[in-house]
Amino acid sequence: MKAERVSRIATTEFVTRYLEAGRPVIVTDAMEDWPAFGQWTPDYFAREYGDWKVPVYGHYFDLLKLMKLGDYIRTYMGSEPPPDIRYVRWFTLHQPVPNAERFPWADEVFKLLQPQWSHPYFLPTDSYLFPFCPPGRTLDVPSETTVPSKALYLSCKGATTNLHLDYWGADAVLCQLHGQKQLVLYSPDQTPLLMDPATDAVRGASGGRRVVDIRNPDRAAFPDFDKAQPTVLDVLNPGEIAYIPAGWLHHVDTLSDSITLTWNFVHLASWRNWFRFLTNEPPASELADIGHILLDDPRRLH
Ligand SMILES: O=C(O)CCC(=O)C(=O)O
Ligand SMILES: [Fe+2]
Repeated sequence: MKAERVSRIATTEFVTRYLEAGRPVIVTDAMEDWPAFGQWTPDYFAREYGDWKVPVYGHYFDLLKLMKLGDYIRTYMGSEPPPDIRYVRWFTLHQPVPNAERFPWADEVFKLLQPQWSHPYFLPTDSYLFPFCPPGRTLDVPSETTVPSKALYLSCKGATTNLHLDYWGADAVLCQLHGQKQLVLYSPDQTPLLMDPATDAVRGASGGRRVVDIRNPDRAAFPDFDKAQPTVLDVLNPGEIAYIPAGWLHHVDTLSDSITLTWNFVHLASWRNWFRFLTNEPPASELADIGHILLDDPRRLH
């Protein structure tokens, strides 16, 4: 149940062994030259960005309120958190929404933080389907402004991201800058035990009804839950980057006050996986997002 861990992995090897195979892995040495690693602490964010308003969520992608980042850090981090545990998920803009101007997106802060980290060395720099980056062009994650989004996650001890699949059939990297998180990953063959089969394209936005809550399972709705076996149950440590392939249901518990940077993408090497997602009746809203991003978004790379 431990994750595979690798270091000094060549991009070609990462592509064939993990991206193409849709297999999760943790890369342990990809942040060594990032100034961010070591510098990004709750104190640092409270000091530098404490007055910025951020979206605050519960255990799911359920926006609850906006707060000043400094207030979140002072209220929820450091000591025993209050009982109403909350989670800061600060995304870059990923779709045109009516309130986009007022919603505190993370694009500005990512611009300011850009010099402090770099493209994870094991990730390819071209041949992405989403955001589209053809062979020969260069995609650099820190300076990338095209969607799918990047995000900064600040979460206090006890904060959780309940079981879900990522949007848009996208793979994810979770870069753990500070604190520890426990990852629970289920391979796609376990999905029928964990998700309502009638709604197997439904993602996190389902509010948890159609995906089992593994910490408080509703066995009437998910009678086969106890048969499900996670492939990975492991701790993600500071300095480590987890690769989570599309289609792997995942649940994340914050073990100590944490800062995580995430990015979603679809690479050409996983085209089969994405084709499966696109042809498997994904929610119309996700298809519309993908259409916008690939066809209409002026920020696209092509
Ligand atoms: O780090 C976490 O809490 C979960 C991140 C995640 O799975 C996501 O952003 O989709
Ligand atoms: Fe996720």
